[in-house]
Amino acid sequence: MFLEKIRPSNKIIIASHNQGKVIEIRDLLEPLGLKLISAASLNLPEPEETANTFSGNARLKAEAATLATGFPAFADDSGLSVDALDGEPGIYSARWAGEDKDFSMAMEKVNAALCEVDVKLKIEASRSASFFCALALAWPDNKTEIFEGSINGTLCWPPRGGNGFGYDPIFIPTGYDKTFGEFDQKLKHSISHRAKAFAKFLSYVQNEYDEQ
Ligand code: ITT
Repeated sequence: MFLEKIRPSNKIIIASHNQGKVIEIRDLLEPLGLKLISAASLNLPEPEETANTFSGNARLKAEAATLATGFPAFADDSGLSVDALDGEPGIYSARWAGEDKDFSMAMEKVNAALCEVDVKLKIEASRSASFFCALALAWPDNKTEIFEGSINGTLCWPPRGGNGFGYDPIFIPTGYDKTFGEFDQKLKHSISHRAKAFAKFLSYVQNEYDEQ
């Protein structure tokens, strides 16, 4: 079905206005030989993220881009959930950075919130956290597919490394001693929450190639 549906134009809209994500999604989708068009390059408006789950918001963004263009669209809703903060910032990860998308400030907010928990508990709270990613592929005929992935890790302070985007400089994935901000991006793309969601998407597509 994927190949049949994608073939007429081979075009997919990347329904994201986050440049860091668009770069990662391009890297991951490139091997499929699709024509990738970013929502920003088409001046598509950023829909309000009114759902209360990652998959709900991914669906909403992908469907808005499909409705506006008539092409299939791919959206990513993702974020950092910190265990000692009851999962915050979670679906509000982008919003913690404010209108200026200032992630140095957002990382400081996360650290300050953890320090407050330390004071309240009178011991150092757990720094465990996870990144979560929901990918939505919306088709013009209204069907939307969802693929999800996550990765566990711990948060460090101060931030380390200038690679990646968002909260990468404070996130150390389990089993490693470097932050995602210090990671070679190819390595990040092979183990991240987004990579895991992508692997599910690719196996869905691969079934179609195998059946040809
Ligand atoms: P779009 O909705 O336009 O795609 P956005 O940045 O608003 O862009 P989200 O609502 O999904 O996207 O917010 C996700 C935030 O979570 C994002 O801005 C990052 O700060 C953070 N995040 C998600 N994946 C990340 C990753 O791989 N590394 C670091 N931070 C990540």
